[in-house]
Amino acid sequence: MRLLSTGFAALPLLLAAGFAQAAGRLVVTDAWIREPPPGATMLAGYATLKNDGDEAVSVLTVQSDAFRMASLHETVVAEGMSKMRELHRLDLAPGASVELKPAGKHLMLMHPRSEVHAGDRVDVRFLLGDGQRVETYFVVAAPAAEAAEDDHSHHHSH
Ligand SMILES: [Cu+2]
Repeated sequence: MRLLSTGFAALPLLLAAGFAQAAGRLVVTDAWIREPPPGATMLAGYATLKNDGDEAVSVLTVQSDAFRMASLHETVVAEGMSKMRELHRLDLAPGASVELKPAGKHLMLMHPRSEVHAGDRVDVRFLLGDGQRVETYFVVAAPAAEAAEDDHSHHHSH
């Protein structure tokens, strides 16, 4: 009986320790989607991803109800040719950040369910390896002049 009551007394402490457990925390800033020309089916999204937690974060994929398909892409240049491939995992150490930017890593958003215009907010969900779902939004914006010519210009002719 005495052992039992000691056990119960310890329980709240264990729970408290559980809540304080180390975890990764993905923070998304400067999130924007390049304003597409009318009828475009492939859009690119850019942002800064930072891990503000004290454990590693693995971003596995992205989802958006505004598009039929969404994924993480990476642009690689091989023999002067710019190609894109899907990123199936993006790891961020505690404190680390990565910039998704033109000609680099980006969100690939395909087949918008309705027209997307500058100023719109698009809900995007990041799915993490530990099961976390990070809900955020991207703002549709016209690209800055210096970023107008990059690997994504060829998408628009598809
Ligand atoms: Cu892409």
